[in-house]
Amino acid sequence: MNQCRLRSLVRVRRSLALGLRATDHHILARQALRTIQTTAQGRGVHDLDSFANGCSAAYIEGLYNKWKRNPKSVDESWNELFSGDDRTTAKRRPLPASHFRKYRRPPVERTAMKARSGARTASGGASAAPAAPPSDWKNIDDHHVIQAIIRAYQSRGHLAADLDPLGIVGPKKLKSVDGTHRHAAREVLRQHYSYIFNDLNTMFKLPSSTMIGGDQEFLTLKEILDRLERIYCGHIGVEYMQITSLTKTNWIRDRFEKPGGLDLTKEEKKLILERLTRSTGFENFLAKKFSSEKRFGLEGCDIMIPCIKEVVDRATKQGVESILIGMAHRGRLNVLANICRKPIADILSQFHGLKATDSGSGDVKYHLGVFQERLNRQTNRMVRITVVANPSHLEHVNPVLLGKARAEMFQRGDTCGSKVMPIIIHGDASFSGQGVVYESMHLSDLPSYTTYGTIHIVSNNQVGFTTDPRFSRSSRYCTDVAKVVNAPILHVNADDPEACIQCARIVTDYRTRFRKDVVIDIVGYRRNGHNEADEPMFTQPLMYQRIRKLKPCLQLYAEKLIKEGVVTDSEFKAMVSNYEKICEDAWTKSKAVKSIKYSSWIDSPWPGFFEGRDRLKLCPTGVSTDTLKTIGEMFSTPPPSEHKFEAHKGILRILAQRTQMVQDKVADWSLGEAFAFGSLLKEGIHVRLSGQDVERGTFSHRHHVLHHQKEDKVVYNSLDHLYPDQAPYSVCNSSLSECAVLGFEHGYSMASPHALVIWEGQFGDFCNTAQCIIDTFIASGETKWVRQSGVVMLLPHSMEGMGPEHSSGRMERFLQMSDDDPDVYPDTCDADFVARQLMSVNWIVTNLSTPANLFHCLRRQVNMGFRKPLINFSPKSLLRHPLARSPFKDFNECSSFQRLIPDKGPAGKKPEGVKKLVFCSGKVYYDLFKERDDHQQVETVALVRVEQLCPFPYDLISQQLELYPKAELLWAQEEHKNNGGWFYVQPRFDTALLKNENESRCISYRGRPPSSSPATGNKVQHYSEYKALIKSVFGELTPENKKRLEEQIKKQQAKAKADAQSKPSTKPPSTPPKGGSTPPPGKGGSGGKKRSDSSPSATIAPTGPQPRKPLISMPSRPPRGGKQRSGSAPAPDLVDEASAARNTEPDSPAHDGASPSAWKRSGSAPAPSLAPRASAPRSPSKAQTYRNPPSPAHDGAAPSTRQDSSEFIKRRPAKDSGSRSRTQKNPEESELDPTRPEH
Ligand SMILES: Cc1ncc(C[n+]2csc(CCOP(=O)(O)OP(=O)(O)O)c2C)c(N)n1
Repeated sequence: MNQCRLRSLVRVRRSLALGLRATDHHILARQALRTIQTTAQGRGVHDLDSFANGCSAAYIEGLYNKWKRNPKSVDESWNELFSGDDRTTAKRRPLPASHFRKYRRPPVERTAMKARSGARTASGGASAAPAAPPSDWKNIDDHHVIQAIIRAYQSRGHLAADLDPLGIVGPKKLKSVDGTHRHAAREVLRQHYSYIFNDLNTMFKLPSSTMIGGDQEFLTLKEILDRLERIYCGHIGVEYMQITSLTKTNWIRDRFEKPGGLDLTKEEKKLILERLTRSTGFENFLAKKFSSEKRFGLEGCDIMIPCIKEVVDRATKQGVESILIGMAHRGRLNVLANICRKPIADILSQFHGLKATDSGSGDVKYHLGVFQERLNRQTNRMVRITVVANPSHLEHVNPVLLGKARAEMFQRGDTCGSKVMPIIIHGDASFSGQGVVYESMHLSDLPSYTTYGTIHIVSNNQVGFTTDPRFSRSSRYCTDVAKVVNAPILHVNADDPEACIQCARIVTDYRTRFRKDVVIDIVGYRRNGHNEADEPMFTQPLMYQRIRKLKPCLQLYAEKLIKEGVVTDSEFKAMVSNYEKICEDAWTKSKAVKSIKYSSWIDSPWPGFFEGRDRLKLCPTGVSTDTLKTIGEMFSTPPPSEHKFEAHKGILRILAQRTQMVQDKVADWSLGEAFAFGSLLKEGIHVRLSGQDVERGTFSHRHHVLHHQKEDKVVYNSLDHLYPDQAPYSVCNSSLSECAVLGFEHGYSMASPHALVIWEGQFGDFCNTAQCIIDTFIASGETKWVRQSGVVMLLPHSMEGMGPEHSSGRMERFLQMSDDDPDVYPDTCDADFVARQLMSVNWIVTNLSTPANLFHCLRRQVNMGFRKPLINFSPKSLLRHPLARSPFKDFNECSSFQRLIPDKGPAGKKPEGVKKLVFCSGKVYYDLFKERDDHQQVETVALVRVEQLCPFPYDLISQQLELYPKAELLWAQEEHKNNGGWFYVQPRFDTALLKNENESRCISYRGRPPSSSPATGNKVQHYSEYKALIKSVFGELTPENKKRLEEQIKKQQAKAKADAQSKPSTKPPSTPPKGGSTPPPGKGGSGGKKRSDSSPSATIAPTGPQPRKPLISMPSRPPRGGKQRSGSAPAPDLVDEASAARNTEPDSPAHDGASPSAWKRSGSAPAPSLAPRASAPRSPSKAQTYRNPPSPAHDGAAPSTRQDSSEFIKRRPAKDSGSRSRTQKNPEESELDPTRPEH
């Protein structure tokens, strides 16, 4: 290179330093530059590559172009350069774009860094200033700024997007140097705001974090800004940079930024117009025909219908077969007509005020459910669309919908949401205002609750009833709640139909790609008032002045497409009139309809369930002893030793106690529950138990999921391995929500009648945060929407001194909402009385006192010919109460559910001697039972337990009243007078008494006085209330009885002391509940007095509260050597020879299903399958039941050899939030105290 060229290079550098920039054809220029560099390096000018970067290349390229047009227009030195030999290089074909993709950091940076590190080394410390040439730093800085600007648009561009068709919340524009108005003001660009006033022709290399360039890697600042403006500040505002996954953000970037990615064809535009015509046409038609009727029209957000339709079409193309929609009032009729294609005549008939031919209360037309299965003509595939019936309570349908969707996935064996898709349509005010939205969102990623992505569509009309967003939320957007689950949120201007449809496509594809929640916020307005009869100008005068001036979206879009030549004016008019004709024809048809049927609006039909079935037939609920043994043994056995599952020692003790119970043929609460679940699973009924901490049980009594003590997320659930072809059992700890989780389970129960779906409250008290679900769905769902549900609520309830919020499941509320008439004595002579009574009531309310009754009650839920919600008040201390146990015979084929348990002791046997007939329910029975003993009134006081409160067992109550004709009638309850069952039972007792002409008695109340608080938090007060209750039933203890009891206590204590000394190693496995009603020693307690044969379970060992004893009756027995179950290590002191011998009695019946040990013996091992849950019923005779798929390797090998531990022992699919701390709780530490629930 000659001197002249070197001079020119120096000028280049100088001009770069001055900030001069070039424009196009940088590639050629780069080649030219490279030639210069090569030459210069050949001459030892090494620092020349310091300007061999994108900007200088672009500059030289510009000069080159200029020179090509007119060689005199550039400096002589450039002329020399370009006209020399090197020019031939510059004329070479441009390098392919792929070449530049390999672009690395420009040499300028490397040099600069070298210089910087050199400077540091030279000065020997970090304080030395970098010595890079200023021009290079400027260039780097410029690129950094561009990168920051791009990122600013990506993360904050939505703040300046033009989203509001009303222009109220419009972007603040700024005028750039080229005179262009741009939206991204300071709010978006922050400190880089002023940069856009630079030379807009400067060329920049695009960073890899954007796709705006498409195939181009270099764009001018102007082009960069223009593209970013169009993408991020147009009619779509996309919030996605909060997403923590790079794959997802890149996916969204790709969809929005790639040039041309959002273009639509003519046909697509025409289809949008057609759909918009239908959407607007439907509302116009209703407005014309029913001008004063409430219909909650969609006007102002009309584009929502084409959007939903786009989602449906696209999703069905991608394989979705069932779409479930949850939505409120706004636009609902339009959805039914234009999305579900419910015949318009059926919808119009709802406006005619017709009588219903079936029973129920019905609901307003904009709450009704719909179930349609139809061919989607766009995709030529069948699709099932369900709109779930919903109450007025906004957003509360969300969890119900999710539960229903999840259950449908389960039934179809859809393990990733590829066949079933939920869509929830929200109002803007309710989306931000209702807590259930947040609670439901939090279910979205939980393994047992996920629906693999829900599409949320907000019909954002910028007003909630009369309140505008400034006063109805604190967040900027109504959708901010969705950010908690990392959902991308697409805000879109409702007056830009094409943008809206693009968003609909993107959200559908996002859900298909990632199986996660995603939101479209369609920002429109509300053309009318809250409803059509409302005057919006009262409260939003300015807004409505604007609205009045706005053309409807349909008109705007039609004008646009006519202008673009997509449709002609006459084509558009034909579209409008065609749809008008469809509506008019439907109108004529609807006038012929003379009655309506509520059942034609059912959202969850159960085909095949009711047909040919005798609904009034109550099938037996008892099971064989063999079934009990199989379940009991499996339930009490730790995982086989070959799986090397290390269970907690406390769990092993519990399992040993269970083993003992099975051997003794007696069941406590948890075993009774397991019998119910296990026997249903055996029959192909899927069981799902959900709620906070249900896997272990709040009171540490259940332990269905055992946790490996050394490995995270390795668990074992014996009930999932009872039988080879059993139905799946899901027991799932839920999020700490009552409302959403109960709603979810209710929805789950709606999907199919062949499942037992249970929600358990932590304490019954907390169900009041789910009150809306209880009132609007569970209590009244069947009456309003003819939709049945057999959902079970287990609500721990009883007064045990645990304070106001841990005592009451608010039984009174459920009873008050029961719809059986207190003043009508039913026809108890009807052979089907019991079933008829159950069928006609809105729900069943029980307060059970024995494990066997729980077993029968739960099994009855699915053995009935219909479905009914069950509210059961579960016990707390009774979970371990020695008397609250049932012998196996109470579970067998000869047994059944007992709605009422009569007194079977001396009082019941000699009723004529009874002076007081005390009716009670639940746990208080055990208190009364003990106290009656202590007061020595077993012959004069009869205790009768009302196990099923609603429907009221009139027949059995009447029998009891007749059995004790002279007895005083009392209702004893532990709850306060304004709580519990009293309000419900009193009028019903009166009705039963009035039935008998000769009856002159009435029932009187014994219990706590009225109180606004459900229970005291003071133990002393609790006990004094208890004493008062007992005194009111039995009177004062006589001095003789007092003395007798004191002596008994002393004896008991002495014996306990002696026992403790002789058996120091014997540790009680658990302690009786603290704070229970059992009086402390010396305060009237009876101690361990031997029970008379009036004991509720005479076969059960006697007990006494003082001193504390192991709750399993374990007389001192030698350890049972060699009787351990394989792999388990039962506490030796809890297993005895005698009971083992009992277990092998010659007359003990053979097992009907093989126990684990039997499997091994017989070699026909069932496969405890852990494969994905099967959906389809396997056996035609058991249609609609769910079973695990048959084991693919049913080769007869014993489970131990055939299965590897990963099958038998589950590794949890839960999100791995990093390995948990290995610091385990001391395994010896007891966490089994029932009175220490974590709360
Ligand atoms: C839980 C609940 N609270 C209050 C209401 C009364 N209400 C009915 S519609 C409405 C406004 C809802 O506004 P938005 O969610 O924006 O929906 P829009 O009606 O505007 O479509 C209100 C407050 C209700 N139905 N449910």
